Amino acid sequence: MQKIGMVSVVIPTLNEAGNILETLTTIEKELAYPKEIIVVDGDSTDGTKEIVKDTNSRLIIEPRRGYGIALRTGMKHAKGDVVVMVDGDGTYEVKHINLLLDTLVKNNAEMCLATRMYDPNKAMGLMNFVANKIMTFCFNMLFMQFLSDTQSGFRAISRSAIEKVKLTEEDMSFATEMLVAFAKKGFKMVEVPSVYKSRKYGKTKLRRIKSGVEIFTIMFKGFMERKYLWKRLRNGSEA
Ligand SMILES: Nc1nc2c(ncn2[C@@H]2O[C@H](COP(=O)(O)OP(=O)(O)O)[C@@H](O)[C@H]2O)c(=O)[nH]1
Ligand SMILES: [Mg+2]
Repeated sequence: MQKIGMVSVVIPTLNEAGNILETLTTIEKELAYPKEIIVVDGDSTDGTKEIVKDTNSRLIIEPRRGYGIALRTGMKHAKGDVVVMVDGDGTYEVKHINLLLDTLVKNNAEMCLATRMYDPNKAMGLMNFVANKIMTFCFNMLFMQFLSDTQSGFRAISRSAIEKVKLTEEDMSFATEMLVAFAKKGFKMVEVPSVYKSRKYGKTKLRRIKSGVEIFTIMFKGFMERKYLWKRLRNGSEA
C-alpha cells in the first residue's frame, strides 16, 4: 500500500450496546483519513442497532451467525482502498488506528496488525494468551512469518489484496484464514504494538474449543495445499 485515499472501517457487532458507541466516537474523532464506518450487526437484541442508527456510521444487518460471515459481508460493501477491521467490544485501543495505517504505508505492506503481546498491563486472560502463543508459533513455522499475535482482530488491510484471496471461514477462524492466504500469496504483513483492554460490558461469543479446532485445521490445510510442499514430496520420492 503506497498511498491511502479512503479508509473503510468494518466493525462486527453482536449485542455490544454497552461498548459500541465509545468505539465509534473514538474512530470518528481520531481517524485522520477520509473514511466510512460500516457496522455489521448480527441482529442484536440489546439496542446495539438503535445506537448505531443515531451515528454517522452505516449499519448493515447480517442475521447469519459468525464473526467471519459478518466481516466478509462488511468487506463486500467497503469502498475504501484500505479496510480496517476492529471489534465493537472495546477491547482494542482504536486510538492506534492511524498508527496502523501509517505503518501499512511506510512498509508498503498489504496488512498491518495491532499486536497485544507487548501490552505492559498483560490484560489478556491466561487461556487466550497461551492458545494464542501456540497458534502464532505454529503459523510462523508453517508459513515462515514473524508475527506475534495472529489472533488480533484489529488490522489495516489493502482492499485490493483482500480481493485477490478467497476467504470462506464463517467464524473466528476467518482471522487465521486471512493470514494463511496472505502468507501463501507472499503479501507483506507487519505489526504495531498495541494493548489489550478487558471487556467492560456484555460477554464474549468465543467458543474456545470449536474455534481452536477450526484455527488449527485452517492452518494445516493451508500448509498441505502449498504447491511447493507437493513439489518437494514428489521430487523427494523420485530421488
Ligand atoms: N455480526 C456479528 N458479530 C459478531 C458475531 N460474533 C461475534 N461478533 C462480534 O465480533 C467481535 C469479536 O467477538 P467477541 O465475542 O468479542 O470475541 P473475542 O474477542 O474472541 O472474545 C465483537 O465485536 C462481537 O460483537 C456474530 O455472529 N455476528
Ligand atoms: Mg472481544
